[in-house]
Amino acid sequence: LVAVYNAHVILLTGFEPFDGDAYNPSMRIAQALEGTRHGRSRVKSAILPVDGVRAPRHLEELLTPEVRAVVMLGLARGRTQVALERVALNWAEYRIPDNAGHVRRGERLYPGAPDAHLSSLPLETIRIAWREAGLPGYVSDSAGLYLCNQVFYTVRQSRPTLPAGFIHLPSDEILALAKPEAFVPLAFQQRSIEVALSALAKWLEMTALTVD
Ligand code: PCA
Repeated sequence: LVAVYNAHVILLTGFEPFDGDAYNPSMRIAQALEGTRHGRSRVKSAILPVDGVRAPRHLEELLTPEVRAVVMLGLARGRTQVALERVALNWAEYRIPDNAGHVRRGERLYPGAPDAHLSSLPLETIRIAWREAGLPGYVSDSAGLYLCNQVFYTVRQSRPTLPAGFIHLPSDEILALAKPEAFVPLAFQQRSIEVALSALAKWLEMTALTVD
């Protein structure tokens, strides 16, 4: 029983700022939740560079054996709610160069690998947990073709049996100060991620009980 109930580590990643911004809410939320516990799971946070070469390498280092699930966060300005991504595509077509200046104009991320991977997070469980907590959020069918899609695809491709997925965050009050755009307050977004982590933790415990 002790083994069954060992704390699960959930890796939670955010991204550094990009596209000229000084700030990225995904980085702030990942940092804020470092070390927090949700059921029997403990969050281990990390910040990924917006760099198509370094981000996948950094992720590989982070995927240590104690990691039982991965939740990746990123900013998607223009979105109106927090969004669970359903699918990662084996394709890179950067809208703007990454922070290291890399440009990808339309090519496979991993030649010979599957065209797409679905999220292996319990999307419906998380969506329902959001509804029950009164937190609007939805399942999105495209994570874009930039870094967010790339790291999502990378983890699904390199650890096919690991529960892993991506959540896109809308603009928050700090970013929206700079231009008149829709936003969701950071505290509200953070609450949505906490609820998602709790729902995931509960789901991991159920899975552990049936598998171990
Ligand atoms: N959002 C970008 C990459 C980094 C981030 O926070 C994206 O949606 O691809």
